[in-house]
Amino acid sequence: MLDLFAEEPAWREPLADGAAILWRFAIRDASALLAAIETLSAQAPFRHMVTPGGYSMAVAMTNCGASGWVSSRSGYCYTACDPLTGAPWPKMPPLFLTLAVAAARAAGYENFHPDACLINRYSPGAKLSLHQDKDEYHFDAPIVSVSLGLPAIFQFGGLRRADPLSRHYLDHGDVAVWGGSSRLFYHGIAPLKNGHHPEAGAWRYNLTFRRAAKEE
Ligand code: MD3
Ligand code: FE
Repeated sequence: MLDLFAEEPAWREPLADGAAILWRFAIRDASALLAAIETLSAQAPFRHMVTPGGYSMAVAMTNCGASGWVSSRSGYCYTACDPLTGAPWPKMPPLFLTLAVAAARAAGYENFHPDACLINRYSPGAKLSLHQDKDEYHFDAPIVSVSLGLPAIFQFGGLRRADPLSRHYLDHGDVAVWGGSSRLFYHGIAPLKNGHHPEAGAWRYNLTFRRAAKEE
């Protein structure tokens, strides 16, 4: 029988050209990812970075991988070392890398070589204002995002800040991938609702895998 929907599995929802949500793609790895976040954050602690405008961010952040995203009074950049400890960011665990590469491939991106994983931690009330991710060396690689713990409403716009937003629910184990013509789309996270997650408690974690530095 002819199946018009055969090319789009139920676990993959296209959002825009180059962007898709992979529902529950990371669910089998979720407990191990949470345990790894615990270990990583003992080496490179979560901290509330300061924006160039002088505000402390509501989302706490840390990194693993060769490059880590940093915000300060002097701007945004990627660094090899954690400014808090002076040590290199912790290595990206093999599980992280394998998952990110598999998710990129499932969304149609072969040859994804992430060198950076930004780890965001949200408590109830915390939000991430509408922004673009444009501190990477070039924009031909996608970004892979893994959501863990409490659910969130993800806001997804277009190339201009004023473009209309669509809203999508991201829950424990959901993965989103953004590349191609949606790579520079504005996006954000609405204030997190109160709740308790059996594995993550009153937190939401988000891993974003990026190619930050020039490919060798
Ligand atoms: C759409 N994090 O760390 S991930 C970020 O859930 C960030 O913590 C959010 O935005 C979070 O920069 C959302 C999903 C995401 C990431 C990058 C994108 C969506 C994107 C880049 C372009 C378009
Ligand atoms: Fe972002």
